[in-house]
Amino acid sequence: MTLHVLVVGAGFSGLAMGWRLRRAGIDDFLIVDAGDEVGGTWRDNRYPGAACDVESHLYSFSFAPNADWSRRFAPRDEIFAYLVRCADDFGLRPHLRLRTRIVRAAFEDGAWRVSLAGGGELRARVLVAACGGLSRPALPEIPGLETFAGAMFHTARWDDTCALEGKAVAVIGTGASAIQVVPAIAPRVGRLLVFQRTPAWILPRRDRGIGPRTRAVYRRVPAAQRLVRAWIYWRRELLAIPLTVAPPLVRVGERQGRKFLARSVADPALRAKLAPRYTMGCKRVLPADDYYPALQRPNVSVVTTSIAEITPRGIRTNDGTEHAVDAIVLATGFEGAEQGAPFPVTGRDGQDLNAVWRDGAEAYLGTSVAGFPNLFLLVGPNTGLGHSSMVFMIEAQVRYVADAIDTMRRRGWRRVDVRPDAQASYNRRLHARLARTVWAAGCDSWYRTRTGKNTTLWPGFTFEFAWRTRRFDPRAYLVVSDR
Ligand code: N01
Repeated sequence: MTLHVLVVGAGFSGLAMGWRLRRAGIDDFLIVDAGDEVGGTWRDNRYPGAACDVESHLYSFSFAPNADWSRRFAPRDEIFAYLVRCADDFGLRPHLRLRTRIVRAAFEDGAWRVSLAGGGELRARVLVAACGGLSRPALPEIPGLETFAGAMFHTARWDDTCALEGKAVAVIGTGASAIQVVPAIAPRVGRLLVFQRTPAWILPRRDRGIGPRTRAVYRRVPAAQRLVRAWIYWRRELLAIPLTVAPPLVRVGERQGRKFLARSVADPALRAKLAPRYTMGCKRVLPADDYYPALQRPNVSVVTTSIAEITPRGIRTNDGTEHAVDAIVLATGFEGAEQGAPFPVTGRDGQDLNAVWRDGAEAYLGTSVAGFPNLFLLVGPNTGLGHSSMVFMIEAQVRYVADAIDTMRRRGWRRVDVRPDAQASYNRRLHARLARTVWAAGCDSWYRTRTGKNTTLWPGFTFEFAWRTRRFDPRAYLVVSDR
C-alpha cells in the first residue's frame, strides 16, 4: 500500500503538518516518530530549568491558543503537555506511529520507499521531513571524554536516575541550555564548576507568572490573548532590524547587556570573565534573570582556562589543574549547521542528499531540494531565527507544503521537483542578504558550518518568509502529470 503522505517527526512541525493535512481533507497520512510520545525537542530536553526563551503566547500554534500558560516563558513540562494535548485535540492519534525510526528513504518508481529500523518499510507519494533543526546533540571533541568514570550526559539526554544532590558537578558550555540548567542545579549540588569557552551576551528575561484572573480573561475573551500575541510578535519583529538590516544598531543592545552585567555582578574579576568579546547577536542572545546570581553563589565557580582533557576523575585544564568532579553535564549544543540530512535520503537518479549538501545544506524556501521530488523539509535550511518564534515559521512552511500537496492532488500531478535554477537564484539572493547580517560578524556559532556558510538562519523579517510561502508556486517546479 502506498500512503499519500508520510510525515517523519511529531514535534511542533509534524503536529502542525498533521493539523493542516486534516484541514485540507487529506486523511491518508501517517506521522512516525522514533520517540514514545509526541513533542520532539520538548520531549527530549528534560534538563532542570528547561523553558522556552520566547514568550509562550507566541511560541504556540496560532490555531491552538493556550489560555493557561502559567508564566510568560512557560517551563518545558507545560510546553510538552501542550503538544501532547494538541496531538489529541487535532485528532492525530489514529495517524501516529510512535517508536518508529526511519533509517533510509529512497525515491523509486514515483514514490518514497522508507526503511524502518528493525526491518519493515513504508511507501508514500509525498515525504515530509519534520525532524527538527536541533535534534542531534553535539558531543565535544575533548580528548579522554570516554575515560570519565563518573556520570556524564548531554543536556538533551538528561539522566534522571543520577542524583546530583551534594555532588561536585561540571557543566561544559555556556549557551542557551547551560544558562537554564546552571541556576536550576546550583542550589542542590555540592560544588558547581561552569566551564566557559566564550562568554555570551545576556539580557534580562523579565519572566513572571500569569495569574488566574488574567488566564480567565484569556479563556473568556480569546481576542485579548490574540492582542498580546500580536504585541509580542511585532515587538520581536523589530529585533530583526539590528540583526539583519542595520547591524550597527546592535550597539544599543550591547550597551544594555554591559549595563546588565555591571549591575548584576559585583566582583570585577568575575565581571571581566563574563564580558562578551564578539558582536551581539552573532551567537544567540540569551535572556536570563537567574544566571548571573547563580554564578555568584559560594558553591559555584566559572572556569575560563581551556579544557585540555577529560580524565577518569574529572577535567584537566591547560594550566595543569585537574578539577575532580562526580558528574559532567555536556551543555555543548547540537549539530546545527553541520546536521545534514535527517537520515540517508536518495533522490532522483540515485543522488544522495548529504552528497548534494557537502558544501552546506541548501533548499528552495527551506523546503524543497532539486532532484528530490515530492520531498518537503520542515525547519529546513535557512528557516531558523535569532529573534522570534520558530512556531511562526513552521506554520508558514506547513501552509506552503499543504498547498503543494493539495495542488498536486487537484491537478493530478504525480511529481513536483523544484527547478535547479529556481533553487540557485533563491539561494544566491538569500546568501547575499546573509552576508550583510550580524551573523556574518565573524564569530563561530551553530548557525554556520566549519567553512563559514550560514545554513540555518532566515535573513530577514518573519512576515517576509510567510509572504513568500503564502501559497505553493508551481512555476518554480518541474511537474510530471498523471493525466
Ligand atoms: O548550545 P549552544 P545550546 N569545550 O551551541 C560550548 C536552542 N535552545 O544547547 O560558544 C568547551 O548555544 C560552546 O562554547 P562556544 C537555541 O536556539 C533554546 O545551549 O562555542 N565548550 C557553548 O557555550 C540555542 O541557540 C532554548 O565557545 C564547548 C556551548 O557549549 C540552541 O538551542 C533552550 C565545547 C554550546 O552552546 C543551542 O543551545 C536551549 C568544547 N569542546 C536551547 N563545545 C529555549 O529556551 C561546545 N562548547 C527555547
